[in-house]
Amino acid sequence: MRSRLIVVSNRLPLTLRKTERGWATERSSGGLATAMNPLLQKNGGIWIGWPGDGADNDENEEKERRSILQNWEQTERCIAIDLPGEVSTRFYGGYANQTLWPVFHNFPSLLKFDAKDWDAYVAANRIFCQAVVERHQPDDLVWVHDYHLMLLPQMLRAELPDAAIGFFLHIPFPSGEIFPVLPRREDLLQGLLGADLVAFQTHGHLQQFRSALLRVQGVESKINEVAVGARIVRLEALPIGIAPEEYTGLLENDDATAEYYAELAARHKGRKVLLAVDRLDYTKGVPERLRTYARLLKSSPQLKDKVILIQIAVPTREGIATYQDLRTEVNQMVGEINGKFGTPDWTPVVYINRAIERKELVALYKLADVCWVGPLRDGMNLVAKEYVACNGDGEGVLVLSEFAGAAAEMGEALMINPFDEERTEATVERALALDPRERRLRMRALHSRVLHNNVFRWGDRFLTALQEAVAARGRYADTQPKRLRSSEIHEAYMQARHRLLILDYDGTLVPFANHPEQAEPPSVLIRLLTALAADPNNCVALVSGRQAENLERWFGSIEGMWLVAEHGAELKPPRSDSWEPLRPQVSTDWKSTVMPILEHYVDRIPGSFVEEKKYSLVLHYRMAEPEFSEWLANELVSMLEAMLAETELRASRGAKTIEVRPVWVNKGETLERLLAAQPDPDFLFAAGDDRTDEDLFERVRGEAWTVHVGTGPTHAAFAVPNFESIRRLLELFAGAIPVLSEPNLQGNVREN
Ligand code: ADQ
Repeated sequence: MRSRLIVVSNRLPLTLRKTERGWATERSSGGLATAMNPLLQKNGGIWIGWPGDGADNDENEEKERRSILQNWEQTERCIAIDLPGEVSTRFYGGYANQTLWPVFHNFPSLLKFDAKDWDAYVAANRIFCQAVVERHQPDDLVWVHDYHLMLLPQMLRAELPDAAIGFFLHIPFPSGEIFPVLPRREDLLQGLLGADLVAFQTHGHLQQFRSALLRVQGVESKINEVAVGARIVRLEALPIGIAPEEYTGLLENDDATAEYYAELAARHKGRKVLLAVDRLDYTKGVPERLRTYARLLKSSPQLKDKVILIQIAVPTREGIATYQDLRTEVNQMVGEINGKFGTPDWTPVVYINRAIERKELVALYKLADVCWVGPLRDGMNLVAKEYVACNGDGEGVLVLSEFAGAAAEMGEALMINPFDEERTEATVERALALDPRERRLRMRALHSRVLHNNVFRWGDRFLTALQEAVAARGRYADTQPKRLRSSEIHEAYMQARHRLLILDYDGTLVPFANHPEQAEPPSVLIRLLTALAADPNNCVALVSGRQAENLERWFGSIEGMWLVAEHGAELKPPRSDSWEPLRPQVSTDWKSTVMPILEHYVDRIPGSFVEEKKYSLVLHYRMAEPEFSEWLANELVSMLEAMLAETELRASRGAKTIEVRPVWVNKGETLERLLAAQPDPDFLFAAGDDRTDEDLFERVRGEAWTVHVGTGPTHAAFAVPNFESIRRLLELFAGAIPVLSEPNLQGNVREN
């Protein structure tokens, strides 16, 4: 059985309006309401959100309002959340729609920020949080929607640590260049990471989110997950769909819809109909469309009286100045086009500046020869899908902006770049004259996809992903490193006869030094390694990121020990005189391209320097001012990641280092070679402190004593606090210190 669903969004699917004749309940228009209603009916649960107008200090009015809202709760399972007046205005009309909305839609120049708006955003998220906490039952699935509530997942996590929390972003996620302009960006990212699942409309948006995590927070992520301490947050791209029957049903069975259609068809007989349906938002590209249409009329006089553009524009956010300006601009443009090109019998643009009934909308979708969807930026755009759903007979052409999320899955549409008005004009002209066979081929392919990838599938996929993410929690908790008991490991060591010991050097056997050259091994360590390597039952390997010459100089005298340099790129077997490359004839031509980039960063990070190794380049910044250098390092890694994506090179972060090297150079690869030398070890010990060691831990998991030095997430089975613990453990193996009842792995190691 499905768990109960708690949907949380800024707006409920119902809106309360104060009219002259009292309170009126309206069904909200807009993508979210259209999408969630059918889903909630199927799953059961409640919807928490803001209900609309409030009462003006009138007791009777308020009483009546309360009783309507109570009725919503009982009959519609909609829980109304009231926000205090100023919070509501500043949260919705302020931070959400004047700060977040423009930035997330690539309009940073329209960003307005007021710290009080931010406070209201936090306060509103808190109020929503409280409402969920009060109603939450164990096993509920909480589904938080959209940019208004980006802090809510983390707030809920703090109050309900075990709750299943999913977040879906309906709008695009901006690029790594644009997101950082956002005031309070860190809080927003942390807010989202409170969820078990964060989902986006497209893979593109998901990638941009990952890039923001890296750039702003220095948090590395995998393609489908990110670790937040011991918790995993799953990442998904789940494009939203529509409920097709809500549209096709009207076309097939509704008399009023049929009447609308007949009337429209008669009215526009003999003309081609271009249709545009948008909220009147600057992201939707309405002025661009009107300008393009004017160009078309000008350059194609034969279209005179033969074409009309029906532009439906639903008023939205009218309290915000930018939207008022847009409204004025559009009104003026419509007037100009009709004045310039119109005739007594022909109005080139039919402009409807209000919401229309769905029946009328469906009739228009069916009628339109071309649906012109031209947003400058859009999360998905449901209008494109609704139009396609209404044209199952294969008639109609979809012209679609490549900047709508919908473009990622509607490849048979005629694509436009709405900023390029000249080319868009040509595409619209082509759409109007498209060969019927091609038209049907394109539309049928689109139609079956829209029907298949419907909103129910989207909802199922989201909820399944959320449940999987929650179920995986336990598994991950089991994989948290445990405390290492020295008596246990010592006993296992003593009983074994074919041991393999793989040891990292810097940070694992010695502390970090400011400069790599300064981390010379103390003689006590040399003696310890010598003793371990001398044991015929042992195969000991020192696997380091350092260069071969360096390891040779410091450890070359230890007989019987494997030396592995540059994270596995070169190896020297015991008692051998020469180093062997892991792969023959490796080109290092790339260094000349990458070096100037790293040097550029060295110029900007005082105290940093580049180390050139045989197979890699490393930027060291241990001596640099920590905060600034971390910030630049984030920038560098995200830039290198994008730059190197198509190559065999990877940029990876170590302890205060960024290293660029071929992807095949990693400590995990080395394992194969060592296992060839010591097959089927009955005791496999691997210790390391940074990300390069994780490749190895991942390979040997389950069968080995893998030990991570330090804190933070790891694939190792055990963790110890510092290098001293590892040294103590090795002393124990070598018999240099006695096993007490539970020797203290935190004990100090004496340097010589
Ligand atoms: P919106 O920005 O609201 O949604 P969109 O996806 O186009 O954009 O949805 C608009 C909805 O409103 C459609 O269902 C449409 O039919 C309806 N509508 C538009 N004009 C109307 C009119 N005049 N009268 C009646 N109904 C009208 C946000 C994101 C989108 C994302 C959706 C869903 O901005 O990118 O696709 O959420 O995730």
